[in-house]
Amino acid sequence: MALKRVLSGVQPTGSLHLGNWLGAIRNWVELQKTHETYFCVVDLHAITVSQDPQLLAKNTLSTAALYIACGINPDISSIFVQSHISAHSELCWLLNCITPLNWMERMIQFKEKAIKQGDNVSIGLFNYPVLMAADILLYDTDLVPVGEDQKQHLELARNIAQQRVNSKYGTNEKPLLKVPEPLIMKQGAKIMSLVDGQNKMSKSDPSDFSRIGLLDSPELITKKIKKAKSDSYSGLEFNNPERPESDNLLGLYSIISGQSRDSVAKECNDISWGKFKLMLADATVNSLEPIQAKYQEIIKDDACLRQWINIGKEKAEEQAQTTLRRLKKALGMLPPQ
Ligand code: AQP
Repeated sequence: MALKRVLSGVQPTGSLHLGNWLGAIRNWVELQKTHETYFCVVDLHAITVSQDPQLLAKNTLSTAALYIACGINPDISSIFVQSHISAHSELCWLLNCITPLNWMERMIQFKEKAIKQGDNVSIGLFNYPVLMAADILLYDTDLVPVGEDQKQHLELARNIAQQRVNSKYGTNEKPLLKVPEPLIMKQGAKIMSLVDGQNKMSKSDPSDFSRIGLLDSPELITKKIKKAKSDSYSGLEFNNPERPESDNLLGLYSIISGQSRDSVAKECNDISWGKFKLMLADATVNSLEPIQAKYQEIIKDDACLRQWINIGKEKAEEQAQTTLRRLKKALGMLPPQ
């Protein structure tokens, strides 16, 4: 039986952090064992907000290297760069023309992100969910791992496929686009900022001390954790609404040390913040050490890394072009001779 196909990606908007690893990439490593997996570095999404061109290319390569360092196997999964496959932009345009404006106006993430951009909001940022729909639909994706923040975007992709494409241009027997399902991960971890336990850890947070980068040195990791926001209670606990930082850091400790939440809650119930932070820093440094060592090996061998990205691209492009041709034909575009 054919394996179910999964697609996901990370934006190269900065250095990947613990949230990207624990909330996304770590789950992908498991998924590749049981699914056909496509993992892209979504640089077209990254430019929906302003990027430094020098840094964007560097971050794109480094993100692909980190996928592999975290355990994505390029011999099993297709790893590729979104902009290397022009079908993403092309399908996005076709979908733009059939997506009602009022569906887009409901997108919550645009409203949240637009506030941060002030007067500089691009049409691309508004359009981000249509590009995401194109990414997913191009590959006849069965399952998309989604966190809470992306659920609405996946629903949009489903509605575009079902209501705007299949029901208008396809038939029940022969749908033009596969309607993807969300994949809710059992171990979905949302990691919050180190300086504010109510905001998620994010690459674009202006404060570097809000996140732990996967490539931060042991000294920097320890420094950031020591400086992380704490509170005036003693002992650490989960689920106290007045203590979001305690909940976040204890949760992080549980995931990183591989111990159950019950066990860490007992272990840390009456220790000081100072002692806890040192334990968390040690556990974090140890868990990142093998990833950092592997990353250094991969990034040194530029030719090999680029070859993996090219191989991923070739496989992905074949599928993408097939879907694109199918849709263009259905929309009535004259094929070239
Ligand atoms: N803090 C987080 N906790 C858990 N998962 C997270 N992800 C991101 N931050 C956390 C997951 O990482 C994947 C890729 O995310 P993305 O780069 O495409 O966009 P994002 O979610 O907007 O991530 P950032 O780091 O916050 O980027 P910027 O600052 O550029 O917007 C997704 O699966 C996401 O859930």
